[in-house]
Order: sequence, then structure tokens, then C-alpha cells
Amino acid sequence: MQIPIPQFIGAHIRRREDPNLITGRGRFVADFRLKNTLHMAICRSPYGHARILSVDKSRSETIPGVLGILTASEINSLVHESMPVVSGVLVGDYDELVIPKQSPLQSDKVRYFGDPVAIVLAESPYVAADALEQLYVEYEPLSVTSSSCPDPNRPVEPLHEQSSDNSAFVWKVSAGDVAKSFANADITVELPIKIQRLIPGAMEPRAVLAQYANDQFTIWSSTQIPHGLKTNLADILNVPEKEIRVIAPEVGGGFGAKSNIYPEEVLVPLMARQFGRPVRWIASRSEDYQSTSHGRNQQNVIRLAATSEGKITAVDLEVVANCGAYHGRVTPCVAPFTGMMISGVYDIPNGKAKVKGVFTNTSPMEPYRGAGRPEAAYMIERGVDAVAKKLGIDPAELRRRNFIQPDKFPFKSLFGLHYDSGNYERALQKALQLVDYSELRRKQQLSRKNNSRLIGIGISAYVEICGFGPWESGAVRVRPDGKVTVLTGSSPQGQGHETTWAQICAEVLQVPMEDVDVKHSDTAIVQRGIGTFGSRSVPVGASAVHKSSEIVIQGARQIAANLMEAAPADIVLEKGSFQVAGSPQFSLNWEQIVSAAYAEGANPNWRELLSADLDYEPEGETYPFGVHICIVEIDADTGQVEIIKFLTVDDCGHVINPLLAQGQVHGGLAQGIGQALYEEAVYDAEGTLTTGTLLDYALPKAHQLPSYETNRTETPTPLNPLGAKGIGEAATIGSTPATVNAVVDALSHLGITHIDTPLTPEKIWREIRAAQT
Ligand code: MCN
Repeated sequence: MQIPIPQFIGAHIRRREDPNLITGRGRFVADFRLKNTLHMAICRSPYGHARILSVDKSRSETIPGVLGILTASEINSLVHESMPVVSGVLVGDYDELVIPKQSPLQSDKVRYFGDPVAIVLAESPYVAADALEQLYVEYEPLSVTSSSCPDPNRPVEPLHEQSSDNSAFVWKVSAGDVAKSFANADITVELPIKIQRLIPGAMEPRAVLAQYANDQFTIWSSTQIPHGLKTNLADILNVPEKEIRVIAPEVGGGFGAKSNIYPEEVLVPLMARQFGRPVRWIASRSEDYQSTSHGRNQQNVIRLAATSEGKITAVDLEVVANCGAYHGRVTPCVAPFTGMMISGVYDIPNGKAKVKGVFTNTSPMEPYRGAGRPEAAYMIERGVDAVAKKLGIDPAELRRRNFIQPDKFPFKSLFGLHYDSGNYERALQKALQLVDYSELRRKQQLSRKNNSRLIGIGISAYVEICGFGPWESGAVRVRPDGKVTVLTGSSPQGQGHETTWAQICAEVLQVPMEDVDVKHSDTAIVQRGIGTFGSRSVPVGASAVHKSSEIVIQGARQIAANLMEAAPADIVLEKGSFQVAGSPQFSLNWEQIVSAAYAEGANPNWRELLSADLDYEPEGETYPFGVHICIVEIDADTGQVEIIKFLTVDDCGHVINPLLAQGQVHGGLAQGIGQALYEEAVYDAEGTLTTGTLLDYALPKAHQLPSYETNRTETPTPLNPLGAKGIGEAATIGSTPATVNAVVDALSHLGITHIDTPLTPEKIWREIRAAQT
């Protein structure tokens, strides 16, 4: 067989995952049907904040087909640990951190619209729904706080005993002399900015199925972290980890929200054990919107000090983050990222950041694509534009004057983060050339002069942080049939790891890509893992696969050396054959190596040499970056924004599969532009989520988004063998500020300096009217 010279890394290769997915053969949790399954439905709070006075099950219990109705009093004794919360920050410190206990069902109070109170187990989902209707819970409504900055004249009703003022945490960091820098500054700017609450809109709502047999739980969950779920469930249910198997089959999007551990993931397995039958719960869209964690939601003020030449000398950020009713798994870690990353791509010598987390009667706030970093990029990029405007310096030029210079990498950022590599100037230069920036500005001036069109040009230069977590597992095994199995601890939700990891392994082993199977997301098959979030899978997970593949090559060289009676150091792998360096006539192909290793009577060590299994521990996080430019035209009569062009130059180091990386950029742009122009989760004064369906929550539709022009530069990271950084969140981070900067730029000659997102036609129209009167 003629083996092609592998050139898989860096190649545009279509996703092997897609044929199943686009022909309806993908298997999501709801597609698994087990005999005798019970259906769970959840009675959720219709109030934002209320005391639970009583639960009357009498009518619902008698409905034929209802097997059980359980409340906190029956459930909470079966649960040994509170829902898990992790707090950890890379720099800075928590002054205060309140972590209230959270049980899967509430017994005393409900704290947000959708908070679970009771569960129904029934023979069918329809009977379960009927029983919910007949379940009477008596509540005493309490006063509601759904905004992180409530009316100071209204008394605060504490959500949790531990926090009389609803403070969840305070986190702070500082560097240099901020007060002096502001006192000595030629100019200062101050921008109060509200970042709305967003709902992560995965195509597949959350879903859990579990069965319990022979002291063993098997749990199918739409999760980003099957191994994390297993470990946490073992603690919560007080059973050994070996008695739990978690499978995340196809997961139809997660966007960070499925990296939480949810009450339903505890309740479903508990009920499977209790009733001795499989149990399933599949969220409806509106149930998902109410009960899945939300994202963003901060009320911030950024202040910048600068010299008259446009050198930014200090940044001061205050964040009030709406944490929701409880901490999710990593809620306390999210908003501090906004503080940590506030200096962005700029060499700013002084700064401080304070982040105050507040409990409110809303769904818990957890990571949503970017998790704290989009907020940071948005704040600093709006601030930089304000400085440029005040000084009359072109915003591209002002950015250039403040960029961290390429020769300064690795760079210790303002607050002590270790930026691995970067060339921000090059990305900006490329983006400006591609949009023909000076010509654009000329046309803009002309249209302003003629009073014709409202054209705006928005730039954002972002850096983000990715590759979190201490390690990820990657195993590679060449099987007796000559094919290769890769096991990875990453657990994709649409990112295409099966294709990408196969590219890497096939490239290193010099075998056809079709011969490489990639397995993931089942804790019985992949023994260890952390999961997929924080754009960590390529820098950490793929690096593990790369390293294991290299170890297998070393093993195969040893076998070849033995068979050819040569020294392993003299054996090279070329075009799929192991040969003595310089003597291609003495060569062995993979088939021969594999046959020798698995032959009867072969040295048993040889089989071991054809497999490797390791946990790759990265030296640190990596920092992808880029420049986005958005050009908009605004209709002055309606306030409608049209994006005329959206151009990106993203840099995630070496790219493994440009097609998939581009797909990640497209998805990220849709979400970042969605934040800028359309989306907002709204709770009313009673704490009811009024944007609880896809009819009310303005997820952008295809026709509302432009055709993107995506480009890249490649600045490899020295921190992993692939030289690769993550790209999964980058475009979400860069696109919101570029879009908002473009809209404000279009209106700046009218004296408009900022409009809070989402930039709906109504808001823009009102601003234009106000400016004209
Ligand atoms: N890639 C590449 N070369 C690089 C970096 C990435 O070719 N240097 C490609 C690879 O094909 C890889 C993909 O991009 O499979 C994403 O890799 P990476 O940036 O490491 O991100 P993760 O796989 O860790 O995915 C997490 C990230 C996050 S945090 C969110 S949120 C998010 C996202 O990815 N949620 C998604 N992208 C998503 N895409 C889909 N379809 N669904 C989600 O829920």
C-alpha cells in the first residue's frame, strides 16, 4: 500500500463528525431509549423570590401513572454535599467570598424564577406534565432584586442568611501608582457601561438520563465535563467514583453553560436508584432558558488616564457582577477575569480593578463563551476609543502607540499574567490594509460633510486567555489490526475534536487519517479527563495527543531497531516506513511493525511500546489575540444598524485545521454581534424572566448577520509542542467592542459617546433624536 506523505496538520479537512449530524444520525441524550424508563418533570418557582409555605401533593399523587412526587424533605437527606463551587483566580485576591449551600431542591425559599421545588416521576412525560399542573405549592412572595445595582432607596431582601447585603464576593488587584497617574494625567476619561445578561443558546437544551444496576450508575448527560460530573457526583451522592459512569454523547452546543453541575444531574441518578428504573429528564426550551446558567451581566465603570500624546498611563476598573441566586460551579472565578484582563493588548504601567459579585433573584451566572474576557475587551476597547476621541487621535493610531511591542514577549501584564507570545501591531496592520482604512475614513468624512449617510468604523484589538486547567489526558494505541485508537479527556460539543485529533495523530504517526479513531466523553472508555471549556482543548488536550503519538513513534522505532538489528537512535520514520537513516532499502512499514509486536510469542513489551497514555501539563495559559474591524451604516430615521463589512484578523498561533478554526470564528462572531445588537435576558420587577422563549429572546437569525471576512496571522506559542493557542472564544471577545465602536463612531459627530448594548434600533433612534433636539 502506498502511504501518502501526511500533511494533515494545517490542512483544510472537513469534519468527520458531520455526515452523522447532518443526516439525523447523531445520538443526543434524548435519542437514548431504555426500557421501562420513568420520566421526571420539575416543579419550578413561578416567583423570583418567595418563601415556600406548603406543598400539596394530594391531587397529583392520585393521577394514574404517577409513581412519586418528591420534595426537598425527601431528597436532601440523600445528598451529602452541597452543589459544588470552585473559587480560584490567577492573580488578585478575594476580600470576601460567600458560598451559600445549594441543594438540588429548595425547602425554605425559592430565589429565582425557575428554582426547583419538587419533582414528579411518571410513566410518561405527558402524565408527568399533568401531575405538575395539579401540584399546589403555596408561596409567600418576597421582595425581588434582579439587578446587581438595585435602587438604593429600596431595602434589600437578603437571598441568603450568610449575606445580609447580598454581597457574594469582592475581588481586587492593583499595580503601580494609580492615584498619582490620574493626578498627573493630561486627560482622563470615564465610561459607565452596562453589559446585559445573555442566555447561552445551545441547540440542544440540557438533558439527563440515568440507570442504576448492580451498584453502578450509568448517566448520560449533555455536559462539557463528563469526568468532572463523575467526580462531583461521587461526592454529592457519597458513592465511590468507580460506581459512576458518565457518558456525554453528542452534545448540541454548550458555550460554557454545560460546564456547570446542575441539580437535575443529581436528581435523575438519585431517582434511578430510588425507583430501580431508568429515569430521564429532557428540558424544554423555556425550561432551559430559565434554569441553565446565564452569562455576562455587569455594571461597570472604566477610567483611563493618558498623556496628550496618547500614551495611556493608568486604568481603573470597577465591576459589579450580577451572580444570580447561587454560585454555579465556577461563578466566583468568572467576573474577576474582567479585572485581570483589563489592560488588554496595551502596555499600561498602572492600574487597579475591583470586582464585586452580588446575589440577585436571577438564574446563576456562569461562563458564557469568553467568561469574563469579553467584558474586559469590551471595557478597555470602549475606553481606548474614548481616549482617542478626546485627544483627536485616530483610534487605530492610538492603539498602535500603546500596544505591547513584539520584542517584549514573554510579557508580564499589568497585573502579572504571563502573556506567552504576540504581535499586535502586525494583526492591526493587516486588518487596516485589508479594509483600506484610510480610504474608508476619507469616505466617512465625505458622507458626514454631505450629511448623507451615518457610516461608522469600529476597531477592536483583543487578547484573551485560554488553555486553563492543570492537565488533560491523551492516549494513543496502535491496535493489532494496525489501526490507531486515540483516547482524549477533552469532551467536545461541536468543536470537531474527532477530526482535529485524528489529524494530529495521523501526522505524527504517518498513517492515513481514516485509520485513526478518536474516542471521548465516556468515563468508562477514557479513564481520566478534565473536559472542554476555556478554549483549552487544542493547547492542552491536543498537545497530550501529540505527545502520546510521539511516544508511540519512539516505541515503534525500538521495535524496528530490534527487527533490523540496528540502534533505535539510527531509525527514522519516513513516508510511513521505519528505516535505518540513510539506508531506505532497509525499511519496515507499520503493518510489519504491528505484526511483529502482536505475533504469538512476541516480546510482550513490544505491545506496550505501541501505546502511550499521559496527562499533558501545560507550562501556563496561552494568549490568543486579534483585531476586528466592523463597518456599519445606520438609518437615521429608524436607528437600524446594517453591518456593511466585518473583517477579522485572529491569531491563535499554529492552526491545526483552518476550516474548523474558521468555523469557530464564525460562531463566535454570531454570538459577539448578537450581544452588541440584539440579545438581552430581561427579568421584570417581580423577577419573572420575560425573555424565556426563542420568540422573546433575540437570538440573531442568519439574515441579521453579515458575511464575514476572516483572516489570520500566526504567532506560535512556545508553551506547547503544537505552537497552538485556542480559538473557540476569540471571535466572541473581539466582535462586540468592534461593533459597538462602529455604531458609536457613526454617531460621534452628533455628540453621542456611548450607548449600552444591545444597540436596538429604538435605543439608537432615541439617542439620535435626543442629540438633534
Ligand atoms: N483549532 C485549530 N487550531 C487552533 C485552535 C483551534 O484548528 N490553533 C480548531 C480545532 O478544530 C478545534 C477547534 O478549533 O477542535 C476548537 O479548539 P479550541 O479553541 O481549543 O477550543 P475547545 O475545543 O476547547 O472548545 C471550547 C470553546 C469554548 S470555551 C466555547 S464556550 C465554545 C467553543 O469552543 N463552545 C462551542 N466553540 C463551540 N463550538 C460549538 N460548535 N459549540 C459550542 O458549544
